[in-house]
Amino acid sequence: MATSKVILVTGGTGLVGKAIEKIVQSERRADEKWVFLSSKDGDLCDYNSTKKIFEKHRPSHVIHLAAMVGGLFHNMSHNLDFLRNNLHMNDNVLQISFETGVEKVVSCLSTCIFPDKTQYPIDETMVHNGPPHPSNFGYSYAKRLIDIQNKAYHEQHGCMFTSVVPCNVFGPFDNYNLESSHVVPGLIRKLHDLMEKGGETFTVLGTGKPLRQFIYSLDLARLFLWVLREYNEVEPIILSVDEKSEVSIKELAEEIANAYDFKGKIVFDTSMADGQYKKTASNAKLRKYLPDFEFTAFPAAISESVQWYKENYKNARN
Ligand code: NAP
Ligand code: GFB
Repeated sequence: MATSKVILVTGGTGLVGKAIEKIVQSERRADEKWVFLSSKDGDLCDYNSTKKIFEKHRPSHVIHLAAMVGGLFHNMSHNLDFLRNNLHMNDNVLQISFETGVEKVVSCLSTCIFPDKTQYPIDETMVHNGPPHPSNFGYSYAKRLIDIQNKAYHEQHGCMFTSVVPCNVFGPFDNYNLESSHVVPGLIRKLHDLMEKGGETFTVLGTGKPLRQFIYSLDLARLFLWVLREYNEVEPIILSVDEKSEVSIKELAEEIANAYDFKGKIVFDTSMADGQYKKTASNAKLRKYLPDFEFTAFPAAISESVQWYKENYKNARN
């Protein structure tokens, strides 16, 4: 069958992009051509570079993952960069998708962008109900604007531009750089390096008390394919594990220690920030569409992620 869809994945070399690439290997349809971009293909903060990419690939569909992404500490020290870089990338990708007649764009928000003062569980209707947590206001406002832009393109031009709201994501091909990483890759990298040196004290930042929902990147990738093919609301949809799957940072650290068979001590550096205490999100809207979707069990997902790092740490994004 001739290719009738060209699906352009911006941010295709990142944690989520690599997971989608893996799932597409087995779930690609005959009429689909998939293109996975990295920043080497062009700087999406630049309108002309972005236009050149779209003119080259002429996508019918776009999964827009590219972003300046980072953990709590990187956000706290670079809120302006997170704001500007993501505003530029998002405006270029959405405007050029409109200019070139892309049929559908699926962009990415995050459960960390919701109002800091809110009731729980968070749901899709609450995105703009108040200021985000101060630690990542730059990233949060840039991401919230995607939702506003999607609605504006739909209202004025009828564009099918929508967005998903993942909870915290982890898995193979993550960013393990200790300055900018999220907690899961940060702790995997730290424990890996500690055990290489025969260390016995595993230091976790903060109190370990904050609560998080963690989704395995391969599960998120499967959900992305479903959203691309079947979800046709402009309103965002939360892609998160169930509320009952929420764990504390302490429980996460213990899970990573188990995966490494680490027998030493886990200590908490309470001089470091905790960030948001919780951002518990409801996946009821997703469950309405996919009541039987099964998430990978957290211990197995952590174990697979640790195994990947053990086998690939020399070439990982350290
Ligand atoms: P990531 O691993 O940091 O990957 C970011 C991707 O964006 C990379 O492919 C990177 O290219 C590309 N990129 C960055 N700046 C670019 C630029 N100026 N021009 C072109 N490409 C650029 O990010 P991720 O964790 O996969 O996140 C993917 C999406 O999910 C993001 O929109 C993020 O906001 C969202 N999200 C992530 C999480 C999470 O916990 N990770 C949670 C919720 C939502 P290079 O590889 O060439 O640098
Ligand atoms: O993944 P993370 O950095 O970001 O998790 P958030 C931060 C939590 O993990 C805090 C604790 O409670 C930290 O004190 N933590 C413990 C560590 N050890 C470490 C470590 O070695 N590295 C890191 N990074 N944290 C982010 C948002 O919030 O969520 C971003 O700031 C993004 O914008 C991301 O959306 C998904 O979950 O707190």
